Amino acid sequence: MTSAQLARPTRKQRVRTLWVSDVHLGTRDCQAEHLAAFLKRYHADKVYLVGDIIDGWKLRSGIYWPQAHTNVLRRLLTMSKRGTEVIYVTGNHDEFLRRYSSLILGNIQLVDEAEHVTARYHRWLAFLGDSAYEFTLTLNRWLNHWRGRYGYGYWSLSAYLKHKVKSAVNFISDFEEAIVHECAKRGFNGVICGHIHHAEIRQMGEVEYLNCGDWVESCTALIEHWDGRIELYRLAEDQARQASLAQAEATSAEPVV
Ligand SMILES: [Mn+2]
Repeated sequence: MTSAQLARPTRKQRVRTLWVSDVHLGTRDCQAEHLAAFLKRYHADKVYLVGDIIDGWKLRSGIYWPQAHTNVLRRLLTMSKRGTEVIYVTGNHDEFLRRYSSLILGNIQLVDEAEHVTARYHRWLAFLGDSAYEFTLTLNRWLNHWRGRYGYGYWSLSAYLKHKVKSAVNFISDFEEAIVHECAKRGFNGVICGHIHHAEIRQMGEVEYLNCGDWVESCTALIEHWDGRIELYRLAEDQARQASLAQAEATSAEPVV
């Protein structure tokens, strides 16, 4: 394959699973164009939406809904029509969707949490970070502390970092430990979540911890390939790779003197 073909893929890449979370459609920070472009590149058997897809809290206080946000929903509906199983793990910011779910979500499934079996026959739990604090006092304390203090409806890592770096680090480790503890207790090999806007793949004891990150700042997602390998996609790395391929292509196209 030539570098030109690599730089401009015309066919969709077939993958087993995609996971995205924390898109926050309905807010100005949402990177909807990038997400729509990302989704368009793949043909996936399953897509999991792991919480905070539409920001219902923000919508109540004034509508911000450009075409690009509609395009993301359209893309998901199109994928679902063409055979992709789209599973929407709902969360506290998406709660209002449950009331309208049959109306606007077509054949997208709404679930509290989802069990996913990878191609390697590992059982993964895809669920929302914000349901984890219901059974974890430590995390609950941090969330309530933070929410009460800054009056936000959802967790924003960057906003918090500006205020108190050390507490943010504690929050994240408490969050991860709470989730991993729950999964080990229930016999899962791994967990896939979102919520803290911090993408990661990390082994924590018996359990592999995967976080989808977000499409507000970092533009990250998780991709399961056909062999069961799970990749952490980062838009910035992808763009850098595309740029260097384009450069290599330009260089090789220069006339030899
Ligand atoms: Mn979020």
